[in-house]
Amino acid sequence: MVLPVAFKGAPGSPYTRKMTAVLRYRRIPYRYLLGSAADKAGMPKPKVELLPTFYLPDAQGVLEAVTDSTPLIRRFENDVVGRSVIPSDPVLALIDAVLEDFADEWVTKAMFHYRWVFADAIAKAGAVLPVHFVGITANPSVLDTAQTQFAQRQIARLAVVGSNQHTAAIIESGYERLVDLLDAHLQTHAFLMGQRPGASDFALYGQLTQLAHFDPVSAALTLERSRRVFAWVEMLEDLSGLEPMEGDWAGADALSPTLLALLSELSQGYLPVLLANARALAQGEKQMSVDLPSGRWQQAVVPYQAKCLRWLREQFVALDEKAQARAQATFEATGLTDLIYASV
Ligand SMILES: N[C@@H](CCC(=O)N[C@@H](CS)C(=O)NCC(=O)O)C(=O)O
Repeated sequence: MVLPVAFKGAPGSPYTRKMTAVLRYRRIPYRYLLGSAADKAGMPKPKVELLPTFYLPDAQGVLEAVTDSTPLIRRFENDVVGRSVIPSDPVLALIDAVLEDFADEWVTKAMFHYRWVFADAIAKAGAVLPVHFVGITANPSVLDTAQTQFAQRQIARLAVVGSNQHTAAIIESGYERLVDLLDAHLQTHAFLMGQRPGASDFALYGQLTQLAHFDPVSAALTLERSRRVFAWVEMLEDLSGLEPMEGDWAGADALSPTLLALLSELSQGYLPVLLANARALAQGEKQMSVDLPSGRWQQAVVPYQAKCLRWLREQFVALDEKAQARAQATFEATGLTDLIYASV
């Protein structure tokens, strides 16, 4: 690994915030290329432009553009030792990976919804976010044009994310439950993974930097429901001073009732939608729908999320028999056995 590690990102991107917080906590030196800095520096372009984009040496030592925070976190674990964000017990590591995927792929729907559906939110995001890309000294007319284009492009993507008239109430009630569940958990634990953070803590933090602190409708409701959640997000930003110990990880066989309650929440939306999406993709369909306890979910099929399901199943299969049985006990207790066994 070439240090400091270089990447392109933006403050309004939850996955960028996830990764900057991981790098700070792990004390990995970095170069955060804002706006057009990466392009000006002649950095390579990825196949699909996503934020963050990391610039890392390939097998020949030539810099290439690499995206996707989840495998990047694992790659950095191999390259830099210590202050790991992957629990040492593989059963807890699987639970951490499931919660990471929930934050990245499900909570992000709330993030997109609260940003691009409400007039006040659209006005704020449209006004501020383009400045990160166009540049702080850009002239007002350039920013005004960027504002219109940016908002139009993102609003058009609500359909891809799955925010629509059918799902709005499901997303909003789900976010409110998440804040309450997190508040309850944080009353006794500093992190999802116990007294030290795992990848899932940073994934959830990334989404909440926007939901709890930037987008006005969700930020107001988060603070109203939980000062603890609001403050947690501020504290996760920089954990460089935390001194984690092996014994700080949660015990996978004695998870707290508050973490089990949070895991049970995944069966209300995240898991049924993940499975219905994979099934629709396997049948060559473009749209998926599924009945959830809080209403009917329908949206465009997302091929990437079928890959996420496959990765989680592969991680389960890689466990030895005893570990599989231990993971299975948690999935049974929280209504998540379909994550591993349901046919798709
Ligand atoms: N799975 C990816 C997701 C990254 C992602 O979706 N990034 C968003 C911004 S937060 C993005 O770049 N979207 C495409 C776009 O804005 O054009 C990761 O974990 O890094």
